[in-house]
This record gives sequence, C-alpha cells and structure tokens, in this order.
Amino acid sequence: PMVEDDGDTAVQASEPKTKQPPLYKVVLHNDDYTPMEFVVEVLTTYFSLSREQAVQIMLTVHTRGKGVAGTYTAEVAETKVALVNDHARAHQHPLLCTMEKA
Ligand code: TYC
Repeated sequence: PMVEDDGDTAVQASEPKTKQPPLYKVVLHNDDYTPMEFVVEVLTTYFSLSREQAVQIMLTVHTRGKGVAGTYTAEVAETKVALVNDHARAHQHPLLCTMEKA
C-alpha cells in the first residue's frame, strides 16, 4: 500500500528558507514618575542605542506618549519587554514596555 508522509519527520526543503519572520516593535510608554535618566539608561542598556539616540527616543515618549525602542523577532521582543519591565519594577518605577506587531 502507498506509504504517506505523516509530516513528523524532517524533510529537506527544496529551496532555501527565505521567508521573513513576523517583526514586533518594542514600545516604551510615558508616565509621570519614571526619571528621564532612568529611561535613557534602559534604552542604552537593553537596546543597541547610543546615548544621543536614547535621549531622542526618551523625549519622543515624554512628549508623544509612546515610542519605539527597536524592532525584533517575537522571541527577542518578548525577552526585552520582560527584562525592561522587571528592571523598572526592581527600581520601583512605573515605566511600561510592551510589544506590537510591526
Ligand atoms: N515623563 C517622565 C518624566 O517627566 C519621563 C519618561 C519618559 C517616563 C519616557 C517614561 O517611557 C518614559 N520624568
């Protein structure tokens, strides 16, 4: 009888994987209490940003309500969101970091 591929065994792809994974924006939200310098330090520590870039993003969040710290694949974005929120809470700041589909 005909044997079917049950899909459980890896089969060599006929072409290279060129499909892009979905990307997510990591977003910082404004609040009235987190110190500006703390936000700048978060942006330089957890995202690959110069101090100048970090100050500009912090000011965008401060004046417009939210801003994008960076764009990443789901797993990297989730990790950064958790690290930033844990760091803020460890210092008793209300800073909020979320992710949204790019
Ligand atoms: N609004 C804050 C203040 O005046 C600064 C701030 C900026 C807070 C960005 C959060 O994501 C933020 N101290």
